[in-house]
Amino acid sequence: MFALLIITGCQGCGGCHGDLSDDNSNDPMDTAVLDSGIVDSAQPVDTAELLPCAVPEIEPNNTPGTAQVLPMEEWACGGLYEEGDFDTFQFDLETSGWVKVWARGADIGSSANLQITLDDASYDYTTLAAASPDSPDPVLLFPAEAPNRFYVTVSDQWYGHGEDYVWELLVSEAKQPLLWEANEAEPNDGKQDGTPIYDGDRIYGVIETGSDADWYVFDMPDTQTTLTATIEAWNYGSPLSAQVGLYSPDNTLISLQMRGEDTLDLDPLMVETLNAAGEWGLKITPENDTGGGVTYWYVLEVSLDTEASAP
Ligand SMILES: [Ca+2]
Ligand SMILES: [Ca+2]
Ligand SMILES: [Ca+2]
Repeated sequence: MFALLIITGCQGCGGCHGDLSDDNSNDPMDTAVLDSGIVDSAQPVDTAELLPCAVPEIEPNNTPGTAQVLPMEEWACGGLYEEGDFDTFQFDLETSGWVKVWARGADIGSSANLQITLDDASYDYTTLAAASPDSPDPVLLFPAEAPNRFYVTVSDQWYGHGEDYVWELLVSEAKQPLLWEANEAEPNDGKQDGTPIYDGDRIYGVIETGSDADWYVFDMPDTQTTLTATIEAWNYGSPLSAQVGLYSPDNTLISLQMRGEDTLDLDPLMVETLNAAGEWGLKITPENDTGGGVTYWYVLEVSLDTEASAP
């Protein structure tokens, strides 16, 4: 519905784009965008009416130097019609906050296997995102500092192209997807610098580089304890595929988890029974050096369930 409003409202009206981006805080269209969380976003919404869109691509647009301006909250559309086609847009963020970048292909019947890359001039946000949890189409959700100019490129994972390799792209403000109480304390690349954690903690961390390791440490009393550690990242729009290592007080790797309950779930879940007293460690790293930066965020939740009485 909101896409229809954009199209209708802007036909033959050159100033509408500026109006929307200048004052969009109370616009009902934006509410629709803001309220569409990561799960809702995968649901089809009036797909047939999205073309023609507010910002059709104009070739050539293969590089940041030829990037097309895409106002936030407006749909761009185009296609990967030629071999080696990359379609690049730039958008300016004027208010710090969470940003959602969403490309649609499979959801609208395209043959493309879409991926999106994100960057800014200082390369703090360099990101590659492909399939999201609920769709083959990429969704990226990240916190960003304003003002900044970003570049986003739509392309095919396998360099495919053709008449039906169409796509749609939307960049919008988004809600913070999760809650947490504390942040990791960098530097924490070794166990000796590990961020202390306690039962019930929810901690926000970032894999700053592909080789970053985030250590967390906790003390276990001389009582059998069940550790449950969960990572929330990929399911909420982070491109991070994390792995969690559990290290005993004598620094032996006890467990390494890369997946959730479902093997297709890239957010690790770890449940382990601990028997040795002392300082244990959890080490969060990216799986296979999948990249790093501000966009590669995660929330670690830890529960330590100590048995009330030993059998
Ligand atoms: Ca194109
Ligand atoms: Ca192009
Ligand atoms: Ca970190």
